[in-house]
Amino acid sequence: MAIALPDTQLDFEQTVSTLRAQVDERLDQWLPLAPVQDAIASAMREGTLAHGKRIRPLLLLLTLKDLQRDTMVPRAGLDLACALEMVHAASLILDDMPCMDNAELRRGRPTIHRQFGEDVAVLGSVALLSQAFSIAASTAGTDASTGNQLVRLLSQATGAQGLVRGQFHDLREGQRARPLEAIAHTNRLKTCPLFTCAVEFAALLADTDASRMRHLKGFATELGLAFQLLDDLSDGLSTQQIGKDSGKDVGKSTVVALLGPDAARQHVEEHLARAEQHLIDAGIGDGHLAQLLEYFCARPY
Ligand code: GRG
Repeated sequence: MAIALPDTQLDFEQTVSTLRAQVDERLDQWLPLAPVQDAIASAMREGTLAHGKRIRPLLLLLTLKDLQRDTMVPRAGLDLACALEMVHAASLILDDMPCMDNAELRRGRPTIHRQFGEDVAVLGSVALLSQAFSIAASTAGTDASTGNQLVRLLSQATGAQGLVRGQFHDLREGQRARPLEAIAHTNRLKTCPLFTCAVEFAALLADTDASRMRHLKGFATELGLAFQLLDDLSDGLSTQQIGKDSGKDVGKSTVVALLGPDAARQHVEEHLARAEQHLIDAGIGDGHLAQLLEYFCARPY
């Protein structure tokens, strides 16, 4: 089964908003219904469906479009995009909890533990994670070996050498001054794994060769590092504005705190330039991922 995408001539933002709508619709189908008083289902839905940028699903789907040169997104791509967004949502729920970043707001709304309690937040997060693995294991149109590889990639991205380790570094070392390389190492662990997993999923579905895969991973890592710096820059801006989400990262040792916003912006530019070179080396320097980079460069940050 495939889903129609807009004509390739339509502009990039139209493509992005169509893909976002398709991801949201499919997420809504995957998530459990939330009958009155089913707090776990409600927490899973709220944590996932609340307005987010959907950058990880977009990364997967745009990579797939570039690799397959196709105007259709296969159902498998859309389902894996949902699995990534569920893992991301699960990680944000945990990240916001009092034992971690202790955030009050997320995506402009009270955090999940504030809405449903800490017990439900932990359980909802674990349930999202297990649902994501279930989706990856039973991806439509893939054989058992591909299913195994998808699960392994997701496990590596989330586990003790991926997001979990990145979060641990951030919690234990993020409160004290540290050199640039140590901050970059944390960012590489906590933000890049789901970015690289997105392109690996797409590459696996498109049966991409090892050299292209290597450049795609390089691209995703550079984009992830730029994205984390942009997140830190926007946190810096939002702490000056009452009512915005953040303020939660105040006092953290980020690149912005260490070097100042101008130098951080310079680092963003450098990461994006390296990301672009990886796309050129992968032979897709003129596709949707390149447009995604242009979109990032045009952002006011
Ligand atoms: C494996 C479920 C699980 C958890 C592992 C809590 C944790 C351990 C990891 C959290 C890591 C973390 C918070 C990374 C931050 C990444 C980041 C830049 C988040 C903001 O992402 P956006 O901007 O958010 O994509 P939206 O709201 O747009 O989706």
